[in-house]
Amino acid sequence: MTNANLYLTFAQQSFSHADDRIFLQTPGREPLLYSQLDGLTAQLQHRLIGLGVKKGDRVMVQVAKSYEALILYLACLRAGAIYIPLNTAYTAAEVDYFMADATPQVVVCDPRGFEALKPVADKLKVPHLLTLSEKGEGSLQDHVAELPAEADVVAVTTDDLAAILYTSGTTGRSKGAMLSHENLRSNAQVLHDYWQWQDGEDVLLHALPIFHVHGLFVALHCALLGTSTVHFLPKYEVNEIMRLIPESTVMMGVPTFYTRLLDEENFDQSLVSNMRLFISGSAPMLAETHYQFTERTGLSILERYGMTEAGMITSNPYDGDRVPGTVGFALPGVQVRVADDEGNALSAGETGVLEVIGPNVFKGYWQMPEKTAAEFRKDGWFITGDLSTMDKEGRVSIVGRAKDLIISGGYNIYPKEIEGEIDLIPGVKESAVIGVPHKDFGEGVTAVVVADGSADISESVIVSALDGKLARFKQPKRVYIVDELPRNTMGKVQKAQLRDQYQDSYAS
Ligand code: MCA
Ligand code: AMP
Repeated sequence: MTNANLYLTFAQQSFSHADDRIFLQTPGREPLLYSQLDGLTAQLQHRLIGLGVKKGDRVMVQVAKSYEALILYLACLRAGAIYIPLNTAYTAAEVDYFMADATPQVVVCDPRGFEALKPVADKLKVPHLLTLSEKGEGSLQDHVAELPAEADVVAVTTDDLAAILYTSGTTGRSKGAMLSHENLRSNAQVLHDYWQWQDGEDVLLHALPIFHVHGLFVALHCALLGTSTVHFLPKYEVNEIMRLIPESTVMMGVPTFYTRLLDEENFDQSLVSNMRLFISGSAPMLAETHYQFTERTGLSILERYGMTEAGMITSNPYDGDRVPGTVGFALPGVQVRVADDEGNALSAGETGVLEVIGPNVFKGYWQMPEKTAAEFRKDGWFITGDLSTMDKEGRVSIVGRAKDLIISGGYNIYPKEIEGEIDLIPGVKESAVIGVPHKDFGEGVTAVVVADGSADISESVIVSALDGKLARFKQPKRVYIVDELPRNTMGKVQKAQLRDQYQDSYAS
């Protein structure tokens, strides 16, 4: 049986003949070369084995973006371990849930987060809590340099898991989407080919976080397969992006990346003359942003669509019309349909929920068979929860969401989770959390709260009560205290009405 380990695909297709090409470069650090990758990942694989990590064990990672964080990801792949990246903004209270759910053998955190996570890890009897800083230092690295720079890549099947990515849910706590080596490999290969990656020549401008599908899998897998050099920036900072665009050929980002660039006077055609491709996704891009971008640069942004559970699903074409307001066609090997509530395919132009099937679609939610069953049709199609239409040629537009979801700056936020926390605050009777237009983040998290009279509440009381409980990006940017929430005759809160009422919250 052939070894389906994704690491081998990268090594065989790319590193083994990369010579001295640079893989990652970060301001203030020596570049990391492709030729160093095999030895460094082998050493870290030995470190993991020494910590008792076996095939199928979980390694949970909540660390700043660094070369070493990526080396750790690749080491987990080659060790056959399941990599679980977490958003660095999550609080210890949030991480508690993930640790309890995933029962990792090893947790690696930022040294600054160690004190807060230690009691959680002790309570849950996590065998090892180690640290890794943005400079690549910490207890994970203890004696790593002395370990052998060679190791066998653990044999896995196509169905063995490479990663679990937690995604919040409409109905409660987060669910761990189980992604196999083949899920990741097939999607990476398709994107590399579809976007006509220029092997050994492309230079990727990377300012996304590496704990989500977009920054870790979509961007870095394309780069790894294409032996690209990556400007690996700790975070998105518009001046740094402007400085590096002339040295790059491809950038991937969420719409906020592009609206911020358009606010810069010097962002123009001459600046982007070296760029081959700008890609956007994770959140809808306004057609207006597409038009402004083309007017300023002469280039059109390629918008694609996907989700954690299925990687990339559709893409506007590389050659051919990129149509603003659409997300293009199903990627090769991936099938999509717009379906009614029973999963029957609708005709062109009709609105329904997008469903997807293909080698990219995940293996289900970690230890949640009922939730998994509820989101798949009997014939294997996955229900995305995104409202869409498809034209006769198969071009898809996302027109809304059947799921109660807010997307803020490319991060998904489920109102239910925020409402649950707000409702626990003394003096709160009930709450409704909505997303309303926000110039920078696309949607701004906004809470509408009803008091029960037992304690004084105000916007600042609510905001400070949420501090430490929820990651900052999830916290409402505005809170309105009202007498009651609008409800329909069935008693259901009318969120559409609230969204209308508060639509100008961030207008200025
Ligand atoms: C930061 N803040 C936010 C967000 N980001 N608030 C709401 N929404 C956000 N997205 C808050 C911080 O908590 C802080 O608040 C203040 O803004 C400044 O923080 P800072 O870190 O400086 O913000 P920033 O650097 O300006 O970040 C904005 C950003 C970033 C660049 C848009 O959020 C980002 O990189 N987003 C990308 C997310 C992503 O990769 N999504 C892909 C998901 P305070 O001052 O109050 O503390 S994968 C996916 O969706 C699927 C598969 C797909 O299709 O790709
Ligand atoms: P996540 O759960 O973080 O993987 O986010 C996936 C969700 O992001 C999808 O279900 C969509 O709602 C949304 N999304 C991703 N790309 C796009 C896009 N280009 N246009 C509209 N929505 C998008």
